[in-house]
Amino acid sequence: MITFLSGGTGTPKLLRGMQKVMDRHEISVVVNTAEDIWISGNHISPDVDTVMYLFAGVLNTDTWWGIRNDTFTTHDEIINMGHGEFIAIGDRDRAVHIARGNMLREGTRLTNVTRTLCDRFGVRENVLPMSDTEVTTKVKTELGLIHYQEYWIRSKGQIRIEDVVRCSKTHPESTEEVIQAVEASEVVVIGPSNPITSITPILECNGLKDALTDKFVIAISPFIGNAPVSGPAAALMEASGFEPTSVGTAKCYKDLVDLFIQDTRDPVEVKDAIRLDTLMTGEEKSIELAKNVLSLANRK
Ligand code: GDP
Ligand code: FO1
Repeated sequence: MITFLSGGTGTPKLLRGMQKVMDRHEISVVVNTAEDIWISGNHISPDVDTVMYLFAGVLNTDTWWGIRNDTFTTHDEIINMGHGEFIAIGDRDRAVHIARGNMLREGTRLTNVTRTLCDRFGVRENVLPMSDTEVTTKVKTELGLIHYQEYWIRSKGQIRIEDVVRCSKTHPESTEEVIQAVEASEVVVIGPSNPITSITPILECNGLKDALTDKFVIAISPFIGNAPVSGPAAALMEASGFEPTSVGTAKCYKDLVDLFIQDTRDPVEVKDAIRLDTLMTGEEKSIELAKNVLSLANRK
């Protein structure tokens, strides 16, 4: 069994390859939930949905969010009603958010809600929200303290971030299911996800770091040079006091990682890192990286 720590783009690209080269029942994924948000009364868990849709074979892999060939009739009508949604929600995707919202309102834990949804989609991998505790990544900007999704989607990432703040009523706890998955794994892989908004929220959950101490942990950098492959990771790293490079990523995970992987093209040198082609421009490249990571995992 291998457990992966995942956000909603970089690690799912690796998982796309892993599902082709591993027994799918041997894959557990702990997914960031600090970007979750209630929209129009329903609950979006963007990273969980991306991982779930990927394994269900319905993910839109052009955007890495939402369902392939979804329609946006309800979203467009809501805008016509003069009540905009700043996130474009597909009709089938919205059905998942409605079902999730209803189950959460009934008091079902997000972990069990996710299991029910995954069962409905025929997902065989073990998809685990990082926590059942509600926690939100917010960023401090000239508009005040705003939800990360508002920064990235409504403001198109065009405003300066002064600080990154994790907001929750109680400190998030790792679930029993997450700890069991890590304990049952020979290797844990921190995929090439955003270190600040996707991986750190998972690592911050009580119990997770302790569970990782005697595991072989592999991390893959989402940076090549001083820019991420995509998305706003550089601005978030800088606002959190880390260099926006593989060196900064390695520092962010300090003491946790046994083997650090950076791209062959990366001009920045991380001591003792292994170099691989990490640029997953299509399914074949994802499979190739997955095979290489797996052979390093098997050699540990
Ligand atoms: P988010 O939840 O949508 O922000 O997605 P993640 O946190 O899972 O992934 C975002 C990160 O994935 C970005 O920082 C990108 O640099 C990284 N990324 C995307 N595609 C690739 C790729 O092909 N290779 C590598 N190494 N990183 C990638
Ligand atoms: N990202 C966008 O840039 N624009 C959107 O309209 C958008 C809609 C959306 C709907 C459902 C969903 O699960 C994700 C969606 N995303 C959209 C992705 C967005 O939430 C972020 O890229 C991720 O949260 C970053 O991790």
